Amino acid sequence: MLLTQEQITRYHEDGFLLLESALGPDEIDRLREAFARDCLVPGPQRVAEEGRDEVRAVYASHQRQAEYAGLVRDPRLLAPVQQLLTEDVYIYQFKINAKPAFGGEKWSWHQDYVAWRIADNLPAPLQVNVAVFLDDVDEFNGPVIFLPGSHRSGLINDSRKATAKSSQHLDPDDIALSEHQLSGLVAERGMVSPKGRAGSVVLFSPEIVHGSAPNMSPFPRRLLIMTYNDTANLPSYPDGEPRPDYVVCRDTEPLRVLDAPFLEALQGAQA
Ligand code: HL5
Ligand code: SIN
Ligand code: MN
Repeated sequence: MLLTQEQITRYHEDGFLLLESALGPDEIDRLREAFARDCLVPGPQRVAEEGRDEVRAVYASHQRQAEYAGLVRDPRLLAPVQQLLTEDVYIYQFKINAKPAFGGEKWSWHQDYVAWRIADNLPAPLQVNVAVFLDDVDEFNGPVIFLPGSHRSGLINDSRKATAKSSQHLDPDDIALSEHQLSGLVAERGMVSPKGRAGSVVLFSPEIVHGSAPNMSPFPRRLLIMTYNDTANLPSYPDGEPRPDYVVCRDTEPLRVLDAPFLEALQGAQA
């Protein structure tokens, strides 16, 4: 459940770390069912693909679905995050990027911390993203592509476009790197797209450059991303209203690790 010293070093070196098949098939079935239920909940937390009905992203499912409320405390995910950050962390943002078959659109090249600094005045990049594959991810269904080590390049494009792509969240399009910036970085760092079975997990830095291509395959690519933040590193809004609570979670109580995997803990709680 804990990362080895070698894995910790690799995370700091590359800015990401793949944990293959960290969750089992039964767990993934339950998470998919919970996602299907959550997609039926109307509201601004549900973002559609441009000009279509299909879901692009859903935010804050852990506030509505028991499986996800458990998952954020699962020892296999929370304990490694505590190793990488600090003991006291909470969920800053929770989203599922659905990337539907035959037309899930791209996510432009960006660094997450740029978004969170601009939109939420987040003091420092003291976050870890935990991405859980809800589908098998291969080269066809729009895997996330990382530029290894680019989290050590500083903030590359630190400004936001004048017009927002979406009013519901900050789409990476608004803070996308230029072609020139990306070409230079790729020449230096290269590109890697971790692939694996559903249930695999990628831990990644809030400063690493990443993006993903459209999905023209017949297979969906549902990707859950939980962003943990240090409880001593809270957002603030000196110049206006906070962003909505589905996009920036308000519960900043430190999370405590469950003593069993989330499904077992859920069954225990129901028994
Ligand atoms: N959609 C996020 C937000 O905070 C920002 C992006 O991948 C994270 C850039 O609105
Ligand atoms: C994606 O879902 O492909 C993009 C993920 C991200 O920007 O964090
Ligand atoms: Mn991102």
